[in-house]
Amino acid sequence: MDELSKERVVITAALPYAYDDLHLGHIASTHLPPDILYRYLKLKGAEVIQVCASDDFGTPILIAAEKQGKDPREYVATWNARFKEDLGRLGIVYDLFDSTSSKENVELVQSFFTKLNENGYIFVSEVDQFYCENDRKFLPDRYVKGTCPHCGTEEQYSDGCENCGRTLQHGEILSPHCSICGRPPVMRKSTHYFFRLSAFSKQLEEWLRSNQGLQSDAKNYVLNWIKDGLQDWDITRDISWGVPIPLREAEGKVLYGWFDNHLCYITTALKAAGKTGEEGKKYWNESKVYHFIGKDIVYHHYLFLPSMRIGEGEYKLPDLIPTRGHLLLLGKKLSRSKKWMITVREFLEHFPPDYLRFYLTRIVPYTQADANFDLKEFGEKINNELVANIGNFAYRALVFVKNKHGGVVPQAGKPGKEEEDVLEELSRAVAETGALIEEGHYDRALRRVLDFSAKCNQYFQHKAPWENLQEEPTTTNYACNLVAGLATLLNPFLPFSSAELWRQLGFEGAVEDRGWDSASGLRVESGRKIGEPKPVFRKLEEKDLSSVSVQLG
Ligand code: B3M
Ligand code: ZN
Repeated sequence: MDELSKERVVITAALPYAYDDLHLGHIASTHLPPDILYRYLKLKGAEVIQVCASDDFGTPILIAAEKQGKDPREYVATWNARFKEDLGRLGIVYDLFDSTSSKENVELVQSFFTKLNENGYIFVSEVDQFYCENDRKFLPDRYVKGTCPHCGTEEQYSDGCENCGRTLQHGEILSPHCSICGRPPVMRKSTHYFFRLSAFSKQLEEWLRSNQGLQSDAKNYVLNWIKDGLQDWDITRDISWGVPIPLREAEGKVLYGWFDNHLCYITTALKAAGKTGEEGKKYWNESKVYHFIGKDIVYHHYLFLPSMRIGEGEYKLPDLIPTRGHLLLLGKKLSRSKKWMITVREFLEHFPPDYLRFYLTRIVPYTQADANFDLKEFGEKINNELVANIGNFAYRALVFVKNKHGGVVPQAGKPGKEEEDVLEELSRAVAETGALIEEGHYDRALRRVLDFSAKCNQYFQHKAPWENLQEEPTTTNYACNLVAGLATLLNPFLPFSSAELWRQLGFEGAVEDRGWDSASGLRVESGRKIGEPKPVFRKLEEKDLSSVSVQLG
C-alpha cells in the first residue's frame, strides 16, 4: 500500500487572508496535515511539491490597508513575510509560498475569465449596490456597516453578523452607513459579471459521485446543495484592489477574491515546478492533486473551484480535497473579536514547535468533526506520551551507550527471539504508519508510532541491560537501532525532534537522506561514536501552561 509515492503529487494548503496572524486553527486543519503527507512522500522518494500563498485581494484587506495608510500591495507583502516566518518556525516549509496578487496569478485568472466568457459561462446583469456620494465609491461587503436585522447588534458589516453568526444578503442590514465617512449610502445601479454556476449541476454531481477519494461527509452535503439548486454567482467588485476584469467596458471593476484565489493553487504549483504554457498544463494534468482545507470553505472548493475548471477545460479537477473540522479552544469557537484565540506566534513563545505539531496531530481526525484544544490535555499528552514514552526510551538507550561504552555503539552478539521480535515490530510499524499516512489518518499514524515506542520501552525494560550483562551489548546495540527507527518514523510529524535524535545518534547527514523504507533495517553500526545524549523532550509544569491560560483571560 504505497501507491501514492509512485505518483507525482501536488499538494496545496488553503491560502490565509493577508490581514491577520495565523492561529492554531489554521495549522490544525490546513497547514500541518499536508506537511505530514509531504514529508512522508519525500522520505519515500516521491516527486512531490507543496505550495501555498497569501490570499491578497478583497475588501477586508483593502480596508485594513487604508486604515494604516498603506498601499495594499505593500500591506499584503508584510503579511506574506509574516506567514512564511511563522510557518517556517513550525517546520512547515513550502516549495513556494507565493501571493494571489502575483503577476503570474493575475494572468492566469484573466485567461480563465476570458475562456469562461468565450465558452458562454459569464453573463452581465445590473445590480443595486450601496454607493457613498461623499466618497464617490461603491461600497461592497465590509464598506458598509449597520445593525443586524436578526439580533439587533450594532456596527456589523453588511455581509454578516459577528454576534449571531448569520450571513446577510445585500441590502438587508439596517441603518446602513459608509464605513469610511459614516454617512448613509444610497443605492445605485452597477453592471456586474456573473458566473453561470447553475450550468454545472450535472457535471458536478457526476464528479462527486464518481470520485472515490472525496470524503463522504463533505460529498453528501454538497450533493444536497446541488439538489436544492445552485445560484449563479456574482463575481464582480467595484473596488480597486483585485484582478481587473479583462474587458474594456469593465473598467474600474475587479474580480471577487474567490474567483482568483483558488486559481493560485495552479499558478503557484507550476511556478514551483518551473513549468509554463502547454508544459505546465501537462504537468498539472499528470499529477495527483490534493487541496487541503478547513470545513468552512467546502462550498468554494467543491462547487466554485471544480466548475471553473470544468468550464475553462484545461486543468484537471482535484483528486482529493482533504477537509477537516474547526479547532475549538476549550470547547468554544475561536474568535478574534472576542479575543478567544491563540496565534502561532504567541504559542511559540511558550512551547517548542514539535509540541504543537504533536498535540494537533493527535487530536485532529480525518473527518469534519471539530477538535478541541485543551491546555490541560496538551500538558498531559506531552508528559505522558512524548516525554514518558518516546523521550524516555531514547534517552535511556543513548545514556547507556555513553556510560557503559564511552559513547561507542557496542557490537551485537547473536540476536535472540526478543531481538527478532522487536525488529519485526519495527518493520510492521514502518509499513503500517506509512499506510495510515497515505490514507490521510495522521492521528492514527502517530498513535501507531507511539505504540511502537511503547514496545521499544518494553524490550529495554525486559532485557534489563543493567543486570543482564552477558546480553547487554546486543541489547544496547539493538536499542540504538530502534532509536534510529523512531527518528525516521517521527520525521513527518516532529521534524525538529527527529533531527535531534539523529544528531544524538552521531549521524552526519539528515534523517531525510536515508528515506522511509530503510528505517525497518539495522542502520546503526557497531563502533559508531554517538553524540552527547540529552532528553529530547522537556516535561511541562503547571506554570508553563498557566502562562498561556492567563493570556486568554
Ligand atoms: N482565504 C479563506 C480562509 O482563509 C480563504 C481561503 C482561500 S483558499 C483558495 O479561510
Ligand atoms: Zn446579528
